[in-house]
Amino acid sequence: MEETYCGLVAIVGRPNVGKSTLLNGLLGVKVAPVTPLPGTSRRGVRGILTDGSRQVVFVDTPGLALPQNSLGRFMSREIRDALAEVDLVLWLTDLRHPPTVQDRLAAEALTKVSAAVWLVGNKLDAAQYPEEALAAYQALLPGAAQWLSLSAQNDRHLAGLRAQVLAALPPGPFLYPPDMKSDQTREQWAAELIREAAMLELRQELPYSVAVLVTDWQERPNGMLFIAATLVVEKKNHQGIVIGKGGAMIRAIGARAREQLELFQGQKVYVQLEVVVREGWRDDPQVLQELGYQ
Ligand SMILES: Nc1nc2c(ncn2[C@@H]2O[C@H](COP(=O)(O)OP(=O)(O)OP(=O)(O)O)[C@@H](O)[C@H]2O)c(=O)[nH]1
Ligand SMILES: [Mg+2]
Repeated sequence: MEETYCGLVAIVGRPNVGKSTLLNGLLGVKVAPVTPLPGTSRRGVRGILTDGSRQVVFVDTPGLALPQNSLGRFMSREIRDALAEVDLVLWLTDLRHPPTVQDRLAAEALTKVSAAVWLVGNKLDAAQYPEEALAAYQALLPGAAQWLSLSAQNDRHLAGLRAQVLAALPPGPFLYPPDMKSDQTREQWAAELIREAAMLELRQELPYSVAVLVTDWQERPNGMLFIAATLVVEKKNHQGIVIGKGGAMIRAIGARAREQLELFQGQKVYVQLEVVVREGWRDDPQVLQELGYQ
């Protein structure tokens, strides 16, 4: 039998550097939510790429930041867990800027990781002084095994990194079936796309206080997919904001989510949303458990 190669590769870095964009780009499908707001990802989502006898399991992680609440502590644990078991770490940085305090925190955490770390400078397309920026990040982590600059939105750059990672895998059995793209359930995936839509629509108001739970998923006989979801908010007045005047905001969230879901499902989708209040859910162990943030 042909020898197989398989490895876990964590994508880490401060919030908003483009980790989820990189994961989606490397896989060629959208498995993780992306927004211009820092603090979008909450879970360590796995994205699986199988190429012949080689399988990479990428682990997208939440941005490394000091936790503000129980949800934040869950996010920090997701990063720690992702780093504990990996073969390779991609430390993603933003070449548009010199290192921030959060990048320093990330570099410090990475000095303690036993796996090899590759420093990946992202947003090359929009960087004015990419070489200087990369050198400044390198100085924070002199032990990095490799460094490269790219744009996570550039297909040629993505192909280059994909090939490099595939070539670096250790021998080992596949962790997932070759046709599997992500470890999320379809409900979790849809919930993340709906949350992404809510963050984008609510970006001026309260993008962070929303969580989404998909409560129903039904294939209708007419070929349409029916998805029902609950948006959980923290306060009574947030409910009004998320619903909007005459329901305008919730309709906009639903329309945006439907567009994305239809794009990836390749079928008509009907999205039914409701908004419920769970006081202070980001610090409520029971609600966090219901939402899978535990
Ligand atoms: N110009 C440019 N923008 C990028 C690039 N990669 C990502 N972005 C943008 O950067 C923003 C943040 O991207 P995300 O992928 O959500 O970043 P993240 O690191 O996963 O963020 P968190 O989940 O909040 O930690 C989005 O607006 C992306 O479109 C890039 O190569 N070039
Ligand atoms: Mg992310």
